[in-house]
Amino acid sequence: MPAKSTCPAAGLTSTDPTKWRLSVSEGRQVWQYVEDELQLVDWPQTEACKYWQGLPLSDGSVFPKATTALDAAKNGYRFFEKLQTEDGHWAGEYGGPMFLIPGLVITMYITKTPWKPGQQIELINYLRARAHKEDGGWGIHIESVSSVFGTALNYVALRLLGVSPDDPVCARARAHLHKLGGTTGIPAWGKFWLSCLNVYEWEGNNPVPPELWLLPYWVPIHPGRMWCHSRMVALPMSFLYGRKFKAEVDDLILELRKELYVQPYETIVWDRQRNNVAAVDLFLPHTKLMDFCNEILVIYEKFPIFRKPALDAALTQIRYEDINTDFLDLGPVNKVMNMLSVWLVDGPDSENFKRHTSRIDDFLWKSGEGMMMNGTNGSQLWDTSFAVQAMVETGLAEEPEFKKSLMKAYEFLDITQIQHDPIIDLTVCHRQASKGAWPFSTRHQSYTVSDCTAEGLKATLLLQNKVIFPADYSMKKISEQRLFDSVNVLLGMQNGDGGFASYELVRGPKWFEWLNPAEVFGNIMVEYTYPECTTSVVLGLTEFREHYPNHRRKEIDDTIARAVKYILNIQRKDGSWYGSWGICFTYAGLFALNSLASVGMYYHNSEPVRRACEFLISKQRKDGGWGESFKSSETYEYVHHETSQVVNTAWALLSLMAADYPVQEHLEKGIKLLMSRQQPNGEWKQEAIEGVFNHNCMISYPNYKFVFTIWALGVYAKKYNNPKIK
Ligand code: LAN
Repeated sequence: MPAKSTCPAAGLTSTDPTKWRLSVSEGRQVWQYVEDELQLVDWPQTEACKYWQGLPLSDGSVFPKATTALDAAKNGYRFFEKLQTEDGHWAGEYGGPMFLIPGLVITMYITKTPWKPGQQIELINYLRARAHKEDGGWGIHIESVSSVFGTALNYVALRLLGVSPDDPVCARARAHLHKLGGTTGIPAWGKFWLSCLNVYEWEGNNPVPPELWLLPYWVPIHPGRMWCHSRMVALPMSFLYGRKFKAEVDDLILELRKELYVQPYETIVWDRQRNNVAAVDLFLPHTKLMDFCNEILVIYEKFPIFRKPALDAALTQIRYEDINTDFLDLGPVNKVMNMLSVWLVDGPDSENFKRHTSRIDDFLWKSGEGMMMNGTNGSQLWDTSFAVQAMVETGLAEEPEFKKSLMKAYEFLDITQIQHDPIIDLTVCHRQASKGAWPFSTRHQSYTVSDCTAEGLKATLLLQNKVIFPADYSMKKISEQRLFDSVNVLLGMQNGDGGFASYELVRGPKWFEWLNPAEVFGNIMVEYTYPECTTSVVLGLTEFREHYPNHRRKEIDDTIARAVKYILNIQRKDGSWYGSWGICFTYAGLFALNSLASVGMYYHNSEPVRRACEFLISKQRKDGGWGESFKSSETYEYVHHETSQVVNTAWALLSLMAADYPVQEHLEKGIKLLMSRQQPNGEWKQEAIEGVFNHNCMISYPNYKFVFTIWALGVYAKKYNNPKIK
């Protein structure tokens, strides 16, 4: 075993997994390392906690091998139920991107914020575990090839966390980084972070002018028209860039300047690095227009006459975002950039900075491998609403043994709905209405997401209307008014093409994308419409209409009709749909075919549905399963994974069953694959990564392997009268 460096925090190399506790409250997930013996006894580890630490569960029940899909589904839920947290949601790691930890570590280092017990060691362990065996580097996400972006940033993170440059993990990573040409060719976001840390020079960055915030809103490139994630990252970035903020030089910074480059730091011609991006990193080269604008902005940087009011405007927006989200912020990237900005302006002892630091743990997830930073503050609402739907639509919700779990899930849906618009007037902070919406994670995060609202609404309606709960369960029903509020949100989010985007209406022109500076992400500048989000809304509104046939009926009918037309319009010639949030064609197919089924379009009566089914069938493998690689998302063409994956298989089966695909044999083969992968205790093991964003970065949805498999097995059992599976 290679020697591990000592961590200055404690001289230890790992923590004791039996001492980690997951505290949950209204969806908030915080991992705590408890060393006090009495507290450990008072607060035993839950099954969920043990599972995520990779420890054996207390309840080691195993089941006789299932002979029907229904038994397999039940066994699956018997296991999955144990992972539900006390507040009714399903927690889970939400890792994948490998550029999140470094931003946090750099911010903690600059602001001299201490880590909580166990965090520093386990962040190191996670980075060790995720260094690629072949070359010692890291990529943009856990399954991608090593890049300068991943390797340089995570190398810096390890060094700031206290790992010595001679430690094998650093030595190998550095060697690979140098082989890739050193850190000068890091993409824009990397340049930004390293400049804040003072190990890259600001002249090596293309400008991120805060002056954009001074533009009137009618200008098509006003930041308020951007996709909210780009807007909210560009905001503190422009603030810190505008101030040309640099950490104070210290010994470690001087060492890093030596370690990161293949030439002496002082000899680097910085303004020639602005457009230098290593070949392995470059996913989306700049357009000529972007390069031209950058040249003009570089000249402006010499005389930035509007800088003062621009910085004020940006800071005001940073404050709005912090207030609106209870200092969680939209995501982990702007969270730490806002935190750094607030530290710079208000100081380390300020109330605002303290509120920021109190929200760091919301993003940290401790797994058996170590500690990672999640892509959001969790996927609580998303996972829970799917779990509920799987149970109700398969009829498993009627089993008395599962009622308690569903009641808890209902309580979680209840407390997670956002019951007000953004605290700061939404037009001022460029937000979408949120009164009645459901978020992706927790209500404090506060952002409306179209499909999360629809899935939350549907799950709520199903539990309220289609499940009989025990008489002694006094269900405090979510009021009609709250349901109407959520319908208002949805009806306000349809775009001109009939489709639904993710968080907001599409506000900016498509050509804004020509000014995408990120180099590593595609389609980020404005909102786009997606078949996935659109389908969720179609299904949510359809369920609502069934229970409230007179409420805004005409608008709902029209919205659904336009949305279905959109789904048909964007079907590709080969019958498939490209998915933007899951991998990839199997994911989008699931949504699109459910939309079509909801308006009575099936294999036997619809040509587009037939084409979609034939597409899916053409991808079924010999073993009966489907396995799709994340390369599909990058290349826009279906790419097989080396092996079948339970998640892709479940999606394909659910799609085909929604479409009433007539050849049962194909379905049975897929079902057999799902059953063959089930463990004696009912669980499925983790396979390849499931989710994606911006075409090039993958993200984990570890609960999918439970929810969608149970769902597919249960629907099969229901549809075919639960035949014996040999
Ligand atoms: C997510 C996760 C959920 C996802 C769905 C609800 C599945 C989707 O249908 C709509 C878009 C949404 C909400 C979404 C958008 C982009 C997110 C927030 C993420 C993929 C999780 C992480 C990602 C975020 C941008 C990561 C932080 C990195 C930056 C580039 C800012």
